[in-house]
Amino acid sequence: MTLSSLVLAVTFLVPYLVIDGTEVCSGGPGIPGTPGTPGLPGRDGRDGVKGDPGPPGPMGPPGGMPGLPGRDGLTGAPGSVGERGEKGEKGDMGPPGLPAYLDEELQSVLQDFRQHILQSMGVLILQGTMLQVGEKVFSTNGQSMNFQKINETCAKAGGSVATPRNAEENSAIMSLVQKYNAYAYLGLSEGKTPGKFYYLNGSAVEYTNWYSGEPAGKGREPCVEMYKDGTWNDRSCLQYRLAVCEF
Ligand code: MMA
Ligand code: CA
Repeated sequence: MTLSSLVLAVTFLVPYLVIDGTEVCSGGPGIPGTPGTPGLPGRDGRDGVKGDPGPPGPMGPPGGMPGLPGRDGLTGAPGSVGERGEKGEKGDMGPPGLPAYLDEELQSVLQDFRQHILQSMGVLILQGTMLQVGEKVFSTNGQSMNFQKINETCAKAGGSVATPRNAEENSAIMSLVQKYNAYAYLGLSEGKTPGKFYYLNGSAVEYTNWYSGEPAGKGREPCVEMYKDGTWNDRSCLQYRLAVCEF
């Protein structure tokens, strides 16, 4: 409290005096004065925060224009596969490619083929199932059957009835005859002229290995069998003989 405010309090507000250290009341409190007239309204306050959106209004009266069409729905599941169309026309020739010998990928595929073929042939040769003579391979299933059946069996396997074109091929077939202890029919047949034999493709025989005195069937023995020594005999086609094919 400053000195001047203390003097004011003593002079006008505090209704007692201090005499010899004792407070002495100088009179009762006065009646409060009447309230003053209200002041002028204050200035507007700052804007409040934005209120929440109000509830939706009531539905308008009927009779408005229909709205625009809605958006497209989700894509449906795919349909079932249709029928196969007709074959198209042959396309244009493709671009020129590398020569095969320069195509490294092709060469590597061919090497793999070669390796696998040689592996399989090795197994068959080792098993004695297959005999290779030059370009030709002879094989038998070890079964005996008539000539027609042998012809069918070899054709089904992609080959034909074993036909020796030279002494080496003849020996290979002979080794199978000996191994299975059964005569084999050869891929030869008699023509209209008795004693004249042909390959199954119709060309005349070149190499022969007839047994002494054969062929002696005179048209009644149109097939040819191989004996165990490798010699040939003309014979009926209805015997059961070892099926040896060549490939
Ligand atoms: C004999 C001989 C052959 C003939 C057969 C038929 C054993 O050999 O005449 O030429 O094919 O008989 O069985
Ligand atoms: Ca004969």
